[in-house]
Amino acid sequence: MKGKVLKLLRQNDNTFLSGEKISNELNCSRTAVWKHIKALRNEGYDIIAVQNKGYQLTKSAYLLSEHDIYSRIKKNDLFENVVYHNSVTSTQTVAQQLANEGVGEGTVVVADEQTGGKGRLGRVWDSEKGAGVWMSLILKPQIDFRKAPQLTLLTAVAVTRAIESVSGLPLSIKWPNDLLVNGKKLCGILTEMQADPDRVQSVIIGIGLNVNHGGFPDDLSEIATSMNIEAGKPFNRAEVIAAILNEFSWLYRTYLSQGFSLIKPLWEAHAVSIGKKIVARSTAGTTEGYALGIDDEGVLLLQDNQGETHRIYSADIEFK
Ligand code: BTX
Repeated sequence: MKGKVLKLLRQNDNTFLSGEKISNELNCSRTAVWKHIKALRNEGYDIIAVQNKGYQLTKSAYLLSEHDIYSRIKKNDLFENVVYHNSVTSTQTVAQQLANEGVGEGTVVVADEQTGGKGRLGRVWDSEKGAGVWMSLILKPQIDFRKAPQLTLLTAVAVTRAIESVSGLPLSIKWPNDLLVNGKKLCGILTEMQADPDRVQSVIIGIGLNVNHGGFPDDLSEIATSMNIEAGKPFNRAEVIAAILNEFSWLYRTYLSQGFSLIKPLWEAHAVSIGKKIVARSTAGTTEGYALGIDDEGVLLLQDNQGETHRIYSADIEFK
């Protein structure tokens, strides 16, 4: 059956073939078609999927390579070293190992696929081969470890600005680490740190961005989206990565020289959590109330129903 799907795609080279047409021709369900497409991608076939258009077998335009990423990075950028893998368990683990071995700030680890992508608190990050940007940035900032969460907010600003400039899609930031389009999750950020009692040794920032997905597994389809689904066209992932790294570089340098106060208004301009009734869940417990904003440290200020203001450093939030 997989071979028949491939044959149909080949017969329709350079045009889109709808999932419905394939399922009718081959007398199988559209879910079955999607599974075969995924299997073909795993074998290295470059198939793009666009909502309302269908599938197309393409040449290498949307393949990712270290060289392509590197060639797009601007001179004097922070990131001079790109480490690329076809498949890894998690780019976070690879980046942490490199940082431990003494690799300095400004290295980025990118993978075409993660077989054990990590979310926060032991959750799983779905990282389909060939579809997204799965990357980890190695940083060694000379800052107090309590300030590391500010880097999550800075990253959210960098990715938001980059995606808006590449695609025109309007993104909103849900504190602290979700980037949403039309209320669905486009990108997640995972900040992991190694620190001495007072100083940060390394910060690894993981960025998981859904780019060319045409659909998601059942458990994610209600909550996740991709640039392709929202914009109705695929994107060159190397271009997206370079745009993110370029935005990140100047924001990070601004942050190191002038602190969080210049980043804060950029973050606030895209924040959807502020001014809303929310529930914040963390290992310390659940707090319900009104999100007043973030303070100069990037900490969420939540006023509970008794009028008391809580400082929330880390939590999952839900809108009421
Ligand atoms: P999080 O814990 O905030 O979100 C994880 C939750 O998001 C999952 O439980 C699931 O509900 C949902 N989810 C899983 N995969 C996806 C997806 N592809 N799109 C949308 N929603 C999804 C967010 O954690 C931080 C994710 C960072 C991922 C990057 S990828 C590069 C780096 N390497 C690595 O292993 N992790 C980071």
